[in-house]
Amino acid sequence: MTPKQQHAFDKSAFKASMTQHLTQLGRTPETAEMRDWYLALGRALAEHTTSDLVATENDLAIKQAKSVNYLSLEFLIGRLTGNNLISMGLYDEIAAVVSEFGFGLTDLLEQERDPSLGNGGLGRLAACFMDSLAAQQYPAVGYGLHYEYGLFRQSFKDGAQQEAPDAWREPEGYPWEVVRPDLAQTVGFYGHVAVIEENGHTRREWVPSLHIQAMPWDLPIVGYQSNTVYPLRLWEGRALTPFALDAFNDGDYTRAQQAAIDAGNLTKVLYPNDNHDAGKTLRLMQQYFHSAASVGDILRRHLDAGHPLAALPDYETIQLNDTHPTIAIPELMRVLLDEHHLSWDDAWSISSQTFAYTNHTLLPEALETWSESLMANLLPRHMEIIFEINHRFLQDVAAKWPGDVRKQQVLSVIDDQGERMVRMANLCVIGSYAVNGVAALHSELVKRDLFPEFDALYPGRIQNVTNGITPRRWLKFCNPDLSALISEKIGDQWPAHLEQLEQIAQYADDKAFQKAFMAVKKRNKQRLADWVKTHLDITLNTDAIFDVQIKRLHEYKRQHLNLLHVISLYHRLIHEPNFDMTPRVVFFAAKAAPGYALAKSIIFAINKVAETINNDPRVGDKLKVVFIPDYRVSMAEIIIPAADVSEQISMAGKEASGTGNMKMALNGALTIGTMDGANVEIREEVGDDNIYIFGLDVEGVNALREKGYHPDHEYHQQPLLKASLDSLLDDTFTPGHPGLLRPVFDSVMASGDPYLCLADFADYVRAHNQIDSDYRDSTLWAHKAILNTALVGKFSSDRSIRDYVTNIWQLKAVKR
Ligand code: RUG
Repeated sequence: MTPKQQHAFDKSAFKASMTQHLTQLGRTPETAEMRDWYLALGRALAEHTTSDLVATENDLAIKQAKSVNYLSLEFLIGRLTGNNLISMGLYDEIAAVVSEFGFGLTDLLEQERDPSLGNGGLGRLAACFMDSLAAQQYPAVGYGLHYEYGLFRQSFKDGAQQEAPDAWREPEGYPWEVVRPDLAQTVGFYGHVAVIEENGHTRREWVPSLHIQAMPWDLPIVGYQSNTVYPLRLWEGRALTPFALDAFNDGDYTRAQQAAIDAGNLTKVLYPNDNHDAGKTLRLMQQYFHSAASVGDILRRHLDAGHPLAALPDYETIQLNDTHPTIAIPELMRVLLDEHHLSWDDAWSISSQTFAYTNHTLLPEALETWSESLMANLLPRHMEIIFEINHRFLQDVAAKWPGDVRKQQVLSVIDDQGERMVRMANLCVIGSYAVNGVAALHSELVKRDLFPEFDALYPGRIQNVTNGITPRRWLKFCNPDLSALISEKIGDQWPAHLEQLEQIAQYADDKAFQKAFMAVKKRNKQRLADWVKTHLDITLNTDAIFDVQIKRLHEYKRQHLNLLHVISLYHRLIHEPNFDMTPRVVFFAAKAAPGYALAKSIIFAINKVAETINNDPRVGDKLKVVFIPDYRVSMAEIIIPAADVSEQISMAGKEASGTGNMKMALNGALTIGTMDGANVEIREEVGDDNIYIFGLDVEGVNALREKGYHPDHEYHQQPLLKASLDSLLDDTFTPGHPGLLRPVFDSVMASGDPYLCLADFADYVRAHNQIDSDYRDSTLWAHKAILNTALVGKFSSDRSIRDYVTNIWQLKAVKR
């Protein structure tokens, strides 16, 4: 498993270091528990990564090169220890050390709580991109927030989702992070704009009434097989004067600590939304806090390296991951105008050549807008700057389309139909030199449907960069047996050159390779089955098809379509004496945003259906349904290598890309999917015979809507669908309590089935029937599975990063 090591490894020194860290935890090797050993290991390793991080930071060649600054409110990094061991080339050495202390390395790695600093695909993409930047040594800094609580911990109570805070660092702190007080920034809020007369000129300057300290915590992003370590810099809110001694002495203990409480609240939680606009004042404060601290740090680095301000775009580019960090644009303008006294034209020229923006969604409810009055109150100077940006921009629009008021309305940063709102996506497009969608189809729809006027105004600005995933975590680390098998055939360079996997296509019909490949799959299925037995007490048949849908719960992702298929199989098993099916285990894992009632109803329905089916002796092991609680990166690392079938069944046009689809295909699962997001490109790569495409495509969806869609027609015309839906109304799945699952029924019947589940149901069943029969032919299935692994090299995030580097950022690698 171990690649070339970057550091000469001194085993006895490392053992001594671990023991020393145990002492600091108040333990000895005799009294230490597994968790202490994990912490000691992490801290001992972090000594190396921190020194490499500082060395990389001080590298003159990097200071003289152009860097990307990846601004994201989410980084779903997953556990770092195992991944860093792989990158450092120390996995086998450390396994030996740990075993001498009497432990297995994998058990120790299990002690790490995932830093769940993201919701889903958007945050995980940011983590994969940081990995690929470091692996290819393109200078980079990731900027995020140091949330005290990650995304909530999910459990189920009688089938219903429960949420609890996820204190991922408690109580000893996270071993990989290092606080950098010397790099702290101060961020202002509220206040007023002062007009200052100076040498016959007037200038405007913000006088905030609240200041909060932004304390940076660095996590090491370790380059694969290199000593390049970039920081993932996470800002924590702290009070500038955390303790008011006078108030304390007066006996007012609350007031004494109020400033610390208020500042701490800023980075207390990650907003649990994915494809929803959060719309909370605190969220806007988080966004500004993140942007201001990051812009401040970028400018500090730039000026410290001796570069002139005007050269900022030559040395720094700032990638906005979604609209969440948009306020960085007026913030940079404010600093350039008010603190460095540049002219508007000079400041705008710098700023608009520095920012680039990635759009991740077409869903209107996810395109952020902020109330103008809220913004004017919280950030009065920024609001003025936004007005000025918009004023100048609308002059350009008027010049391009004289007299066209509608164009001005749709393109304006301010939406004045009703309460005046600031449209963050419009601000991003206007203030960026490049805008990209995240899959070919999505980028086309961004141009055609979301921003057609911007595309006409700024031809070429909107581009595509198809998402990717890091092969280090999503194959090498999570699937060691498959990695070893691949390396046996094609050598061990593929984790850094994923296109090399194509060479295993030649073994797709090789009997011995097929056998070995499917044996690995079987072992991975057993590992997952063992986990399910231990944690959920459900016994699984590993000869069954492992059919997997793991992603945030959202109607557009259509977990309820999958559920309808499950119910239809159950119905047939019970009511059709001659019905036979290949045994199947259907896995779900998903968190629902706590305020998203229907998503929670769908989770409840899946759990109730699972309970009934799993306990019905008439079903036996033909069908099982497993909802794995608390979906997170480390859980995905167990599920993905075990998947036979990957469910990517969003309504066409709604899933921007998807990245779970790439991870499962890479691990030899076959996709059942719509022509949506990156499924389209996966199909291009693996070929029509090795993917199960079903349902309406984007044109089909639009045509159906135009014609008029009536879900009740489908309901009455398709008896199996009707029977499946009806069982949501009676007490089939909620004995003695009919109607508990009605919200799911109503979502497709009474609410008009906005995501066309019923329209796609019949074709979805057809595709699943094909899977059922293909799986019985084990040679055929092995052939298809191998080709999936072999042919998805395109989806390495290394390739995505190279696309950004070449087409957008214009960076050069700095090899250390
Ligand atoms: O829903 C999208 C996914 O399709 C995509 O793969 C991922 C990364 O690009 O981003 C997801 N996303 C979009 N998460 N939040 C949003 C909208 O804010």
